[in-house]
Amino acid sequence: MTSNNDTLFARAQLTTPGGVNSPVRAFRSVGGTPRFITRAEGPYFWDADDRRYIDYIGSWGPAIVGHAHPTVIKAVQDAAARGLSFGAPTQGEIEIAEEICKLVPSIEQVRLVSSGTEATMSALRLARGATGRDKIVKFEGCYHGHADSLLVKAGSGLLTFGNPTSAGVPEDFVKHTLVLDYNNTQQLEDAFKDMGDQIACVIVEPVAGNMNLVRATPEFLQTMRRLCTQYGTVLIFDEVMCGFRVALGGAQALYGIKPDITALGKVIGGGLPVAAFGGRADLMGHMAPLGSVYQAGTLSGNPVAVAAGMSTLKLIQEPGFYTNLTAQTSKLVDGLSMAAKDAGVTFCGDAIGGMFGLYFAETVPGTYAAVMASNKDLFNKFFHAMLDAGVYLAPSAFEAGFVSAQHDDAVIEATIAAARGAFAQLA
Ligand code: HOZ
Repeated sequence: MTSNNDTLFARAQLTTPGGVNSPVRAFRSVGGTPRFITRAEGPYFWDADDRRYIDYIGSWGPAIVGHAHPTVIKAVQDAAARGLSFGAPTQGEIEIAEEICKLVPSIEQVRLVSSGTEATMSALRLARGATGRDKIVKFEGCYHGHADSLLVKAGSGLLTFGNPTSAGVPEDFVKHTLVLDYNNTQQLEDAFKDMGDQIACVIVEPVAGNMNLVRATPEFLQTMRRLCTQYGTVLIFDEVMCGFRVALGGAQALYGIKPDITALGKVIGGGLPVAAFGGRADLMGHMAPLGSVYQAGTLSGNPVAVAAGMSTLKLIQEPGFYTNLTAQTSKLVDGLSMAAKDAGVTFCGDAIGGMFGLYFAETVPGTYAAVMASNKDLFNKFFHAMLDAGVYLAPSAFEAGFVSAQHDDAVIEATIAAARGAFAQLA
């Protein structure tokens, strides 16, 4: 019998490139037909064939309180009933800004935008405008959205200027982007020694969530902080993925490091399009209308989206929220690791707060190269075996996973049981 997912995928491809509005969703990495989602609730979503899956994407982070949480839905419905968009300021924007500044103390002032790409792109422009410098540093394997100067292929070795990863990005646009190795402290020191006074900013995912899950070492981030201070370079933490995911105060709270600017997204919108960049007030003072760095958006601070974000930010502050989320994520990763071991499959995992990484490798990777060396074919087989068993993991070996507060013991145990069957098929 033809699946409704197949029918929808064929139809989608007639009017949308690749049938999807964001490439990873197309299942190109793992093969097969993407599931078209019709509804979601708690830790589950259902596809067009009405098949239920335990969801470990959680909309790539935002669904931290579980899908369709009644409090969030009510806040959205109430806001929508008052009007969808005004293009004029609202009290809700002040409240969510105050909440973000309270929860992330390095953020003294914040500007709301609609996507993580906008947040990082604007943060870069701010850093360049404030310092009067052009060069930026990013790290191999860190994804910061699809702004031109950040779509740069990793250079091999020290001080290699990048080539554009995407067609349509002129060489000239990325000639100021220096790509260094993640977690390579010496290389960072050398780059600053060579050209520190020309570098406008360093942008980093302090917990990388776009090359599977990779933790920065404390030494790497501490050195970065020290060098940026020494050379007057703006340190930007891209916490679009890890913010409010690895801890209430984000990765910067875990590491005890204050960036100058932070990019946020995902959780602060609770499933609707809200992102933000913010940091030191003196830097944010360069933004228009106060300063000369321009950035704007009709849907920035949209009242319905802000209502979803604000209600989510309140829910994650309930007592025990992160203790429970961290415990459930660890339980998942430990259970999967045990199941793999019992099946004789080379596998390991890592968990931080409500984020996790699964690696078909001997040890948890600390670099992009190590991630790339993991066994992608085994991941792909595992992914499909899990999907067949009703568990939806990210459809790529190079993405992080997400647990919600609704992934209770029964859900985690059902996942581990499914994994036992999946690993047995790999052995
Ligand atoms: N950028 C996301 C993966 N790191 C995918 C976003 C989506 O497909 O929604």
